[in-house]
Amino acid sequence: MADYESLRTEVVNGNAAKVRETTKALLDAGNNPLSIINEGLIAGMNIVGPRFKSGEMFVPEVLMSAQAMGAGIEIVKVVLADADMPSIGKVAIGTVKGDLHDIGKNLVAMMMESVGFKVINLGIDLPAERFVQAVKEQDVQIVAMSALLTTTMLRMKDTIDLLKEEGLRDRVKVIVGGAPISQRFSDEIGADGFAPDAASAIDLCKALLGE
Ligand code: B1M
Repeated sequence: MADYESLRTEVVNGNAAKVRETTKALLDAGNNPLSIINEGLIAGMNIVGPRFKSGEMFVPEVLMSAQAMGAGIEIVKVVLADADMPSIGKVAIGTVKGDLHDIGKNLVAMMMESVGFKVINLGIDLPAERFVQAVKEQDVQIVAMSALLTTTMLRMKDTIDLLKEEGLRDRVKVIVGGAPISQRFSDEIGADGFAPDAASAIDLCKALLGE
């Protein structure tokens, strides 16, 4: 029988076909679409996050869970007006100028989306201007920058400096992450926080927005 517990388990198992099937069955049985998202799909990813953090789950499994959750969301979206989609904050995420690494950044983006953030994934190789443009035009609350190279991590400060120059620094929180990044580096460049992994990035964003 389709219930929220089996939906959560199917998300954790990364079984997109089963997630689609159970989501449809829950909708057909008259369950509230938002409850399906919150108590089934997002709740499933909320189990995945800590397991990934503690080393019980690995990157490919987390990606499969996030994709499975996304498959369920796609089905529920059809019956939900966009305005009704739960959002706990809006984040613009991208990899800095000169850097093409995006596996970790995409994982962070997917996991943020899965717990209810609206995520604008700006891509890779992004100049400071592109992050600032997102702040100006898309009203984001958090700018999230990723870098995997010791050379490109230095570009993160360019975005923070440009935000200051344009008088926008107080309007947004800035978080940084990626293999060479540390809390110390984050403090040095004046970011609001550093997260070592995707699950911590979610906790950090929630804390910064007072969730
Ligand atoms: Co590159 N590469 N690479 N590479 N590559 C590294 C990073 C490197 C450490 C390998 C090595 O030498 N041992 C090294 C960097 C050395 C340094 O700077 N100290 C390196 C190098 C040198 C290079 C090139 C220069 C190689 C060359 O051409 N000579 C070149 C640079 C290209 C460029 O960017 N301009 C290059 C190219 C590539 C590929 C294109 C082949 C490929 C990238 C494919 C892609 O991303 N689409 C690649 C890969 C795959 C790697 C390794 C092997 C794996 C990176 C990865 O995806 N990890 C990497 C070695 C390694 O890390 N073992 C390496 C898995 C991913 C889930 O982890 O990205 O760390 P990660 O993300 C984590 C956390 O860091 C955190 O959460 C994620 C999930 O837990 N996180 C955030 C990430 N972003 C975050 C943002 C946040 C918060 C948390 O908030 C904003």
